[in-house]
Amino acid sequence: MNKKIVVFLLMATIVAGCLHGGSTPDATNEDQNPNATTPDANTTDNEDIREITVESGNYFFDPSEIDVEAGETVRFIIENEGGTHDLVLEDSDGNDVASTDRVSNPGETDSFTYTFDRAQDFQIYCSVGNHRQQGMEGDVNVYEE
Ligand SMILES: [Cu+2]
Repeated sequence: MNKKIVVFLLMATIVAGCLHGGSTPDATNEDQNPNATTPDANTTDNEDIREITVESGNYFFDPSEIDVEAGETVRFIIENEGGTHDLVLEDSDGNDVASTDRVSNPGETDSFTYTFDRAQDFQIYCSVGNHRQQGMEGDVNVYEE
């Protein structure tokens, strides 16, 4: 075989290989739509969520007495005014049913949402150190409508 033809075939093979390799559609960017919304059952009734702001500090929650109606969904917003704290929601059986997902520092705000499906007495408390024993607890009283 003519040497020039061999080189040509070699080049053609390389070019074809490059074209093939480079022709893969770059679809990754098209999948990233910043406006895409993920369906979420918890966000469908936003207007029905009651927001309760609780200040935390050394060593208190304010308010420490909270009244809720059975069936209400409450978004607890915890504003740390000093110290390092979390907030845990405990049901009447002593089970932790919801909490902030971290221990916050002064000036930080955390939140979580919980639906009180039936009347029972809950407590809130701080699980850091012995803060609960020092007074960081409170009552969430759930009443029938
Ligand atoms: Cu605390």
